Amino acid sequence: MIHNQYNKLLAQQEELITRPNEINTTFYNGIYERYRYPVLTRHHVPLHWRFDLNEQTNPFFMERLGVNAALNPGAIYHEGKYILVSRTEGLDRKSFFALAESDNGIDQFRFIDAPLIWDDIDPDETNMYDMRLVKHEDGWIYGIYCSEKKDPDAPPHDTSSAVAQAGLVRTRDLRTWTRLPNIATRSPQQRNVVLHPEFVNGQYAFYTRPQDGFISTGSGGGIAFGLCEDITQPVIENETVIDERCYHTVYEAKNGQGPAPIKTSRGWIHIAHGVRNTAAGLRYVLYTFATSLEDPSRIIAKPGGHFIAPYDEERVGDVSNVIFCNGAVVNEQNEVFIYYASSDTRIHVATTTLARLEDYTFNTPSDPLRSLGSAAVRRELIQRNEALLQAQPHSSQRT
Ligand code: M1P
Repeated sequence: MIHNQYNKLLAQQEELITRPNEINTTFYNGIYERYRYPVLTRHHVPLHWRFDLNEQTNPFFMERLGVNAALNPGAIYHEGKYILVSRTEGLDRKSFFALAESDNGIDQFRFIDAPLIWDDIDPDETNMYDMRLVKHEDGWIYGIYCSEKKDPDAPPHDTSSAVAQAGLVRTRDLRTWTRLPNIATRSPQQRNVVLHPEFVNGQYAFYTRPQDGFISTGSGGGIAFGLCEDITQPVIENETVIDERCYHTVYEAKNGQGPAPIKTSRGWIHIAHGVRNTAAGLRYVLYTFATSLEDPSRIIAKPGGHFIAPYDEERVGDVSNVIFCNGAVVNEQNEVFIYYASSDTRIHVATTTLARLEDYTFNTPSDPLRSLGSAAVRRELIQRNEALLQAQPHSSQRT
């Protein structure tokens, strides 16, 4: 018999899942819209993934396999549906991947099927997270994720040191997945590895983030670019850093490519995260840059500052002051849906259009890297605006 509590909780959850989302009107920057509610949270995880429904074996209707967070989703627009592959973290700290889909991309996301699994080719792999989903021109959908294991060289008293590498899977239907070998690079650690959706010089092209340590990037920091001939035995021999960390910027401590770059008429647009240190710990924000259509390893535009930063209650969570994005999609109307997690806890969407994303990336002033330079750029804007306002005698603006 199913426990009598089940239907009550199911009705509550249904209310949450079917609640219409709306634009958050307290926020405006003209670049994208934020939304009032997160699109996917741990409360969206189906009850039968968490509870034993049988009243005989679970008389108190306890949550047997709780979920701590739904975060950092890969995303794909597939057969008219907005699909997220959510990093779903159990109470035991292990993350698993789970699909959630919606018809409109801003609300009604529902987890579907069951947590994803594939051949277990690496018994040392302990945790998996942050998948980037990419529909490649070779016809496969690839998922690249962080495959983490305990550092085999750590002394016995060190139970925290870990090694991160890029795990690789592929699918055609998002249901059946084939595990390919980890992507080999010369770097001792890798996270935030992303496949470019097109062949470059006839090869698979990747954005990587070579790093010395598990947390600190050390000498290896920056978003790098590298090529690989055979994706079934993936080796990236050479990685060239194309977007370096930089003193007194939002990507001073480290950075990483977000989703696969988005193609526009003027260039590939990249959404990346940048990290700086503060007295309260690391602060993660998003920024954008564009690479050339002819050479996706060459940066041709880069706005100064952040694109999306923690806002209001997004600031607080399991790892506070973090915005992280590894999924974005474009639909047939050239509308862009950017899925981001706040504070490693829940998933939101920001919406814009290709035209606005392109305008933002190509026309926002770059970072002058010095305060006096920043002040001069702002003075120039003010002067141009003052001239415009003065030429409009009936304007309600006062200077
Ligand atoms: O906790 C913030 C983020 O930290 C890591 O990102 P990075 O590799 O750039 O340091 C990842 O573990 C990510 O999942 C997490 O959101």
